[in-house]
Amino acid sequence: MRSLWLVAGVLLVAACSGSDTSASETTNTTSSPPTTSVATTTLPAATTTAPPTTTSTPTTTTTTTTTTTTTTTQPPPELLGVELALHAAIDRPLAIAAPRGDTRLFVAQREGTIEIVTDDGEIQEEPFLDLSDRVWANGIEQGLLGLAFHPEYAENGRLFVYFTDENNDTRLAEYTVGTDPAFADAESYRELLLFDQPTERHNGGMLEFGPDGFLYVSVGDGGDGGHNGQKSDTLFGTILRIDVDGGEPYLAPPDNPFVAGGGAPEVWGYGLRNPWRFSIDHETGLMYIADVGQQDWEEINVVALDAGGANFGWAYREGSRCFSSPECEETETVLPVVEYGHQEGCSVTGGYVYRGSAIPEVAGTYFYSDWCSGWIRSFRYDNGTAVDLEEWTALQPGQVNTFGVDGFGELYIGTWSGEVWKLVPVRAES
Ligand SMILES: [Ca+2]
Repeated sequence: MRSLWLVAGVLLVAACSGSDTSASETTNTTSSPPTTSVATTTLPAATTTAPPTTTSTPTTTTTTTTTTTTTTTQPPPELLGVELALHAAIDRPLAIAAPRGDTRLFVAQREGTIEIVTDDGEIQEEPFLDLSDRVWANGIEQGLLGLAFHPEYAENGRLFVYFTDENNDTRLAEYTVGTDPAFADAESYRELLLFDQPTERHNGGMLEFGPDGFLYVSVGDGGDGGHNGQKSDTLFGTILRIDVDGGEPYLAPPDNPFVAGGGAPEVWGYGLRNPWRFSIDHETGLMYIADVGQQDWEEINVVALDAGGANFGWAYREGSRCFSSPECEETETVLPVVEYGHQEGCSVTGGYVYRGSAIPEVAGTYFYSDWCSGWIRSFRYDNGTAVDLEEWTALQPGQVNTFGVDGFGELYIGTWSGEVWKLVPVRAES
């Protein structure tokens, strides 16, 4: 099966050559956003965006006799490749999420609104939630940065946001849905954390619930010159793990690594510079952390959720290399499973392990990008090692702010220039 879609990928590349833009040509951190045409002209004609499962769910025929049940599953038509279908045009999407099983896609827009996109790509006229009077989005790493729905959102209507406020500080807050499920209750603001940020850089911003029901929050070192990285007793340079179902405003779970000492009780892992995007693969219990580098190296770390307390190395190390300290060699740190130098990009944008149903051929594959170069790469994590490393040269989304998944595990990509792309299969006629 694998060789099948590799060949298919080549076919797609061939179809697109000529208008393909070399990813490595663009490495400027302050480069202006690419125009929409970069993505649209380099792609095969976008398919019509279908509801999450219509093109892909294997058809199942069940035959029942008096003594046995026989199930015949028909495989989907041959996969020729994957492509990006334009799902919606939304200015500066920074977070893409949905409650589990919900057919709507929720897109957090940098200036502070959360837009609802229906499964046929229609954008709800009024935003689900408008936080623009609370959100400050001046610096390039500021704005409405994170969005997560409570695992029991269908029952309790609780959602969480992470944003920059008018003082250049960041806040983690909760809202609840209103009586109309199309809108959150704007008055329901409940603050969980306020970070007095030292600078407007490295403010993290990713939110995701783990299979343990706890909320994980990436914070970043605050751009303080790296001094916070190795401090497990500050919330900067960390990923937090908190219980939003207990305490006021939250609890540190009793099995957090530093509850008994050695660090702040909320901290799950530290030694991070700017973990702008991380994701949790619920099927394996692994967290994939893409940590943005300073000078030369971008990195992705993969760690089991039950391996709390890990030191990811910053600022002793940048990627796997010693960076700033003679103590580097003596300090035990988690090393990245994938890293790349700044000749190939400038700022890693972490994605997700694909667990949707439309493209079972790529199940278990982790996709990621780089904000400057705009390529899409992938690997599979196999017992401590990244294997099957790929660059999907036919996929040219533009400048990737974020990845996201919908309520059924399908994968989306949000770009600085305002596209929300959906990863879709290209299949032979059945
Ligand atoms: Ca590191």
